[in-house]
Amino acid sequence: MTAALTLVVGNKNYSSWSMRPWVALRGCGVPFAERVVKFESEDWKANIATLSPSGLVPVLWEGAPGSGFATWDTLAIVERANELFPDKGLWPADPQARARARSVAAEMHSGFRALRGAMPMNLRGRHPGKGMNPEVARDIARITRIWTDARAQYGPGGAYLFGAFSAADAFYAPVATRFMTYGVELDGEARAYQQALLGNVAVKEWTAEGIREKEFYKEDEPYTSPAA
Ligand SMILES: N[C@@H](CCC(=O)N[C@@H](CS)C(=O)NCC(=O)O)C(=O)O
Repeated sequence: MTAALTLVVGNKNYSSWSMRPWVALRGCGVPFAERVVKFESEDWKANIATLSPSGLVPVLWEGAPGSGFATWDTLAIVERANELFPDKGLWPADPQARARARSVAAEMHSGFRALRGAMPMNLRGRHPGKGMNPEVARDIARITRIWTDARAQYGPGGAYLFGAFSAADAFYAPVATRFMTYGVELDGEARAYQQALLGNVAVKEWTAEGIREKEFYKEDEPYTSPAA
């Protein structure tokens, strides 16, 4: 029997890495508890070394957080959850669709640095027009191509990249919210997919909780002054 799972995450407003496995697990119905550790907090300083072997979030614990079995780094967390709950559909059932879903999730995991740097995730922020430059525009073009290609080839059975919701969608959820924060306008199939992702119950739940947070971190807010 699988030990109870706890996902250790950072601030929901800012932590795109935390959002991905949280949305993947919640969106696919994998049962887990969460342990939020806010960046720069006393909680973080006192407990992150125990809660995270890498010193980063997210981390998935099987059994007690800090003394059970840890898996860290988003892709590894999703793969571990998929092994523990193979019937939850974290990845598509069809082998080629599954390989493609892993490819696009891995591309997100290792790439799009220009977009991530210039448009940090900030669910409650609204900075239309900020952060755009030629490198970011190239990242956005590649992302919309990934979305439209997957939707055309694998998506017709549903609203998501591979039809039914999967971990691949969770990897792109913080991108869908960034496009809202920074006013990146999409059209056609890419826009329809972005709206489907923003309307996903797990994405909405995380976003609503993130918006309620009050912490302000200057490095995540390049376009806001604390007094604004
Ligand atoms: N490659 C890692 C990245 C994790 C990561 O960078 N987490 C950030 C938060 S979004 C973090 O924990 N930062 C805290 C710090 O740098 O002290 C993953 O996929 O989980």
